[in-house]
Amino acid sequence: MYGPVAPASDALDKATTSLAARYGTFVCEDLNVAGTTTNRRLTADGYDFVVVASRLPVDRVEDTADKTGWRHSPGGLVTALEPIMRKMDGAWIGWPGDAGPAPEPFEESGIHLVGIGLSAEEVRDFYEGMCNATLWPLYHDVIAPPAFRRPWWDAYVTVNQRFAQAAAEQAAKGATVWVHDYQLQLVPGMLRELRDDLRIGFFNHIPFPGYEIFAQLPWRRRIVEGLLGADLLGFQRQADATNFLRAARRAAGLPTKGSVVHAGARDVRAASFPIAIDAAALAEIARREDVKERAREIRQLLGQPERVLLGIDRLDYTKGIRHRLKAYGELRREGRLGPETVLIQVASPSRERVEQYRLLRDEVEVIVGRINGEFGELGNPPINYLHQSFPRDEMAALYLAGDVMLVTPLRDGMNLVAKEYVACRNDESGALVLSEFTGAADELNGAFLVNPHDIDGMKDAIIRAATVSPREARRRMRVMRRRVFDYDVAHWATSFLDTLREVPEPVPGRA
Ligand code: GDG
Repeated sequence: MYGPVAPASDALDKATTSLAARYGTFVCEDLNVAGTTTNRRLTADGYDFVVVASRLPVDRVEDTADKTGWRHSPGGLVTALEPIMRKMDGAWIGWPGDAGPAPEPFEESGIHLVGIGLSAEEVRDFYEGMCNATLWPLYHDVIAPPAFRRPWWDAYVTVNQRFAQAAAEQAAKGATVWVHDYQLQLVPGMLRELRDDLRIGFFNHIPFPGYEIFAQLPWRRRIVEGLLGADLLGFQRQADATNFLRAARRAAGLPTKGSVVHAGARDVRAASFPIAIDAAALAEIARREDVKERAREIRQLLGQPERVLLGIDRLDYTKGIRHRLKAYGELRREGRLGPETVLIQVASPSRERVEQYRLLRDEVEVIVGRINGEFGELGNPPINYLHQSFPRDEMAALYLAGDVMLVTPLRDGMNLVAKEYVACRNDESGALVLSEFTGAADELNGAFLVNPHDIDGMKDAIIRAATVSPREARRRMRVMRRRVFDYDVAHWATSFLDTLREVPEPVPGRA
């Protein structure tokens, strides 16, 4: 078992209590956050609130005594939803993260978890293939070329059907089901076929591409029709919702009016709900004396540089890590930055069995090696590169240790790292360099916005951020903190679920 889970924040308490009030059937329990909740609120025929996501918020770890343990797994969706699920009664359906049969349903950190088993072939064809090598690059503006393989699509259909079946079995009559992300776009339609009494919401965590790109997908119509099984489709940005509405017109030939698609007898709404973080909980961690001490220690370990630039990403080609390293390398070469400015780059391991990710790792490590070889001094590399995952406290310490946060994706649905950095800067110091191709750029007005393809422009922005006056930095940080605290993850979930609730009661038999 993993260590204790941090208690949820006041903001979250408030939000979940108000959700419970609104949706009578959600009951805030006396939660034992570090262990198991025994006081289940399962109605006779199922759960009233069901989250369906490709991953469970835990990974399976075999321990020595031949027992299975579970460890929290990092990632955007988990980070966003886990605190809400801990506080609301509901079931979470997902894949545990490795090949094998489905585990028996179990409780972890107060969440009822229902595992979906995937065979080794399905991991290869559904997860590594259709999800990570077709849809991920396609939806991120074909930064890498997507591969279209028919057996992958077949596995996608089979696995989506399995998730839909499990959701149909877990949901109580008239329950709300919230389906997440690009791995499960067929689930809303399949679930509606199985259960026409449910209220179904879908949220897409990654961008929805422009139609010219989406149109490349051989199964575009099936995807649009699958999504339209939902009552409400949530996207990160308005631009994503607009792209979907266009796809509904073009790929499925359906009429739209404003944000609504007229799908036969049903109307489906597509709108933006920018995802957020549990800002108060993170700020609390960053306020802890041991975390602040660790941040000081990190700077000491770096040799007390004048300035620390920081990058934290999953090692993914969408994150613009190479572009960022190139900009930093050139700034060093030109002498615009010297040894007083060091870079920490955390690249947490991701999708390591997918070819493009292996190649990216090699490329990034060659660039880091070159820059360190060229500009390093004994014991003082210009780039501290860490291909590792860290516990949450260490992440907070890193955010505190960084004077300038570099978030430079070529395309990103939102980017939670940018918001996490802002939430941790309780003293209102620090600067954020942020790609305009992230969802976060729509919200974080105090950032130094960059086009990561424009290396010269990015270099200038890094210099501006690194040399900004403390007064100006504070002004910018204050604006961003207001946004991140006012629009937190509780607000995100509440506004999505409130909008979903406005949908008229499902009329069974009226598909
Ligand atoms: C997808 C979309 C959207 C990372 N390394 C560690 C770690 N993390 C945590 C970060 C952050 C999360 O993972 C990453 O979230 P991002 O938003 O940056 O990116 P994706 O993983 O690509 O997420 C994205 C998101 O979904 C939510 O909708 O914003 O656009 O692509 O929370 O802190 N956490 C820990 N150790 C690590 O080493 N503990």
